[in-house]
Amino acid sequence: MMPPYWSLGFHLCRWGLPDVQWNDLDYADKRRVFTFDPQRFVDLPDMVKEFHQKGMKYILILDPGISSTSPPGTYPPFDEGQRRGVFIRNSTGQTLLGKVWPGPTAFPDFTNPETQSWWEDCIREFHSRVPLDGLWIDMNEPASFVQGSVEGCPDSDLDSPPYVPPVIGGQLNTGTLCMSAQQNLSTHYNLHNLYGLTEASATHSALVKVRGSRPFVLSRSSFPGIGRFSGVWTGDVRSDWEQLRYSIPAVLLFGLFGVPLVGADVCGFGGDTTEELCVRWTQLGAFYPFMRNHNDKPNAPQEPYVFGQEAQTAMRSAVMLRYSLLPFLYTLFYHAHTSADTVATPLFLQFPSDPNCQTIDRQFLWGSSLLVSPVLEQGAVELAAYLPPGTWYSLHNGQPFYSKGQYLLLPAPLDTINVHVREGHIIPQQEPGLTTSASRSNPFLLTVALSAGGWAWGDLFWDDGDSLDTFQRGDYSYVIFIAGQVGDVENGALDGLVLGGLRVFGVPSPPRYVWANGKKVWDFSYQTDTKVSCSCLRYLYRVQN
Ligand code: MIG
Repeated sequence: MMPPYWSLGFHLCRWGLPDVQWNDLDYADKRRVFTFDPQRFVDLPDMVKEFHQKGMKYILILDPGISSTSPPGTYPPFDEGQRRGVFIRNSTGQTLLGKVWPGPTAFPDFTNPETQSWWEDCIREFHSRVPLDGLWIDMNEPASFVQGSVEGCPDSDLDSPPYVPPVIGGQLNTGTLCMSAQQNLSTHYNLHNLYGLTEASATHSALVKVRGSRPFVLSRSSFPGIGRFSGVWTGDVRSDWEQLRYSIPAVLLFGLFGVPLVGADVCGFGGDTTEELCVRWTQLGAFYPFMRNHNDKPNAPQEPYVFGQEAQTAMRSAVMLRYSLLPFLYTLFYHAHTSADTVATPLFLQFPSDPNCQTIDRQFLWGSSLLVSPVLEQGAVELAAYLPPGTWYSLHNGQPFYSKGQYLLLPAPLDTINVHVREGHIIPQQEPGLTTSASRSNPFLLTVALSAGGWAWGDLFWDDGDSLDTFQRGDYSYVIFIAGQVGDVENGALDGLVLGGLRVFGVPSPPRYVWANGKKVWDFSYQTDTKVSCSCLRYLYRVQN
């Protein structure tokens, strides 16, 4: 799917929060989905409207389990669901009850078309009160706190098959539903692993119909194909350095599985984080395709603002760097959407014949051209980063490294994440604003990393970031940049795109003139040491169609 532009911003969440941009279960009345707590969240609709006025978005959690114990007539999602026959049934045909946060719960069978339309009705009704922007679908393995059901499971081949792989708890139905349970399409045994996928699909379509703009869904359970409907986060990671490191292969794998919109909980979910870990995680997280800081209920707070000035400055600059790169990131999503490319990319995929790249899981690329080398060790202020053969320029200052395919020791004080641009590439950037919507209207900046032969190439996909099917309807602009000249423009509608500056890395000697749209630009600079030429953010001139 093409994600909404706003979903590429920085997301802030935690369990146990009375009020912030995301809400975990805390919003719900007695933890029942499609309700909100009449005491603590009485003004939830106004809060969301206020977020919207500030150009911010609001997402909340939606668990699949539907509470079955409210007095009849007081909780329509269950009453209506029963009437419409939407829930998974046990082997004798009654609604199967498991147990989740609200207590006993029934589980929607998303393989039933009637369930899909009931789910849409529930979302529409809730959205009419709380105009949420996206849904976070958790517990959708599906997870249950009792084995199989509140009544256990029948002694069947499906619940106790002759061969059981080494799953947690030793039984297929541990922590989930009876395998003999019945769904519209087949037994739960056959459909178990598809539960999250089918819920993501139903939630995606419901949001399309209810909101009429691009949906955002984030799912914990996944299955091949889910990238068409939803992003995925890597679940409950601990706040420690080992899990920080493991998050890179996890994110890269999801890219290979066709789920480009993926990230781990920044600063870690389980256990207390530390200031240093949280800074390093925010720097890495700024390069997760999906960036959300999320924390478990009992833990010390880890929102950026709770830390000291130095940590805050480092985090702010990582997030600003991400926001400055959003046009580039969005363009990578366009390629993922139309050609199944990866966004976060393992090095071996770009350098398949370089044996050194095959095992690298501490660095990765954005697309084919931006190399990200985060600090992943406590106390480290430098790191050995592998640079594949060729010239790489520091994104921060254009300093070139000519690599034969070697490890370089790079300084990495607490305020720094090393990012390098690959020669021959042009990165579209934008002055960062406080929100993605503010950023989107700022002037663009092109960073041009020349190859040894003096050329570079880049592109930009641009649309309103929120409408449905803009690519399919041709309602977008696609711009190709070629070093030294503005190249082809496909489609029109470039109104409002302003190029505010240009930096060129690897210019061998000082330029004598800079021309823009047939006029000489006098305000340019050249640095002899780094060979960077810059005409930055002073002249605002329109990109010409
Ligand atoms: O059993 O909703 O992975 O992100 O904060 C815990 C509470 C249920 C698990 C999710 C986590 C979320 C939490 N949920």
